[in-house]
Amino acid sequence: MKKSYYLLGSVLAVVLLGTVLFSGCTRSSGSTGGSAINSNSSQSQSGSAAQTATAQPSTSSSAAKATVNDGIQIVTTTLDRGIYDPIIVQTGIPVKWTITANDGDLNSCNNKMLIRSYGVEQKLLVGENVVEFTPTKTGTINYSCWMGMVGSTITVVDDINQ
Ligand SMILES: [Cu+2]
Repeated sequence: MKKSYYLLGSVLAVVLLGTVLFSGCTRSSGSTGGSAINSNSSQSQSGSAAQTATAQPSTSSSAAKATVNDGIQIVTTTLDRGIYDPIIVQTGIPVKWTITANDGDLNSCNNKMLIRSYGVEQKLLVGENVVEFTPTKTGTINYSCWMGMVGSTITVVDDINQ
């Protein structure tokens, strides 16, 4: 008798865990779903998050392009729940990529991104997160969340101004 309770308990735990992880990774799973994750109603706003207020419409097809300035290239994106933005950078110039994460758009899925080709493991927090690496050859690099479920691309070109 006791044994079956243990079994039931562990089955429930697995199902619950799976649900939490999976719902974090799906694109727009009905907004009422994630009550387990966001039990925060009174968190202070991080100051700089408001600067980039709705600058870009969410056209996931158009990649954010870097701007070269004083030997570095700057690119800026805003994190969404289930989408990572594609970016375009130039080879041979250090990239300074600022990812703005707003409170509520971070979850257990997208809160850490990996650019495996460049050994980047970036924890994402509310506010501005700066990712730095220097692309060394042209082509397309994949990057993803730590689970490999949400993914996108970094296109490396010869000349960003072309
Ligand atoms: Cu994920």
